[in-house]
Amino acid sequence: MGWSCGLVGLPNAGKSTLFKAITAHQVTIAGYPFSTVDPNRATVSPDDPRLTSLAAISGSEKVTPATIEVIDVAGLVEGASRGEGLGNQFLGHLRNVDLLVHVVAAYEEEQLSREMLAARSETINLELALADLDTIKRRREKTEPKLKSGDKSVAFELELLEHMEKHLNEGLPLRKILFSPEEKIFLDQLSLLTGKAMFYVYNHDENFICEDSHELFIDQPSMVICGRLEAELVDFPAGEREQFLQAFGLKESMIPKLLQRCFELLKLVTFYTVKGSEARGWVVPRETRAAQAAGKIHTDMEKGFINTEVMTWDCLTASGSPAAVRDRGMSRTEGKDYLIQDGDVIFVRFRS
Ligand SMILES: Nc1nc2c(ncn2[C@@H]2O[C@H](COP(=O)(O)OP(=O)(O)O)[C@@H](O)[C@H]2O)c(=O)[nH]1
Ligand SMILES: [Mg+2]
Repeated sequence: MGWSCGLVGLPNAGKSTLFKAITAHQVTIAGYPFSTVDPNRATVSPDDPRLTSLAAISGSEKVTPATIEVIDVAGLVEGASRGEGLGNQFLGHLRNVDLLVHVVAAYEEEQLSREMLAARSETINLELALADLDTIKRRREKTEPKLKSGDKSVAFELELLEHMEKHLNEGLPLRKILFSPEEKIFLDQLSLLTGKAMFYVYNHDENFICEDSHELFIDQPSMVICGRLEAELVDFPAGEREQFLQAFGLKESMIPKLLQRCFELLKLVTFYTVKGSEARGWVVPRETRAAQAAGKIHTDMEKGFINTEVMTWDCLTASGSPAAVRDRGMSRTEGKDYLIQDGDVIFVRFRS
């Protein structure tokens, strides 16, 4: 299964600019609403220095990094939940994504304040909440007539719908509720928007941005970036990028960090396989067991799973080879229920 994030934000927030920066794809960037009618989609691989060093020590010719899909839907406007500004269509594109990246325009402001940025993200958050309330209402209308049947699952569902409705009416997104595993199974069918993880990107101007502003908001998953500068950066040859950034007092592009943060928010871990001439990164949810992880590589590996040898990527790169890791006593054998940890390199043993 692939992972995806959708860019949301008001028209002219800088979504298409950020999309270009992330994907290095040329897309329409224009200062009027709805220039992005159909969503732009691209699959990108976050830079993974761990994979690069694993490939180097194993002499891999082929390096296959983990990927995430990025989707740029057109700007949501006030009233989108009622179908304004092609609203329903845009919201539809967002229902299938795993993470929302909320782009907020701040490029006309010299100083950023928390209050100002919160106010600017309100319209979108409200539209997403209204869309969820609408989904919940429809579901209730379908479920309520079944209550007479005495079916316990109907009562369970109605109670949950009511609880969520109350929460949304208090102005809180559903991602703030801790749901039980049973509730989560039911919720997956509804594709509620405010239940998705949200990462805020505050789009500042290159003339105002400073290194300190990256860390402005520590209690909210967010990042201050300069979208226009990041998008221009991809047009420079790799060797000239650093110099270009330095001219604005910046050390590095924020895009790799942004993708890294998205992976963290999605609670994903990356594990690695090194086989023959290929070094590969794989992305799975935290709490994935070894046998399931093996099944991602090949279904036969899950079916015939015996056990897996595990070593950490840093130990392997420091030691130089799997044999050297074994000699140092730093390799372990784990069974099917072992929980895969971020940075594990696994060598699966299976019956074929
Ligand atoms: N000054 C400045 N303008 C920006 C920045 N990011 C976006 N813009 C402008 O905002 C307008 C809309 O950008 P776009 O990415 O198409 O917005 P979208 O509607 O959210 O996709 C364009 O004219 C951009 O030049 C920025 O960092 N600084
Ligand atoms: Mg756009």
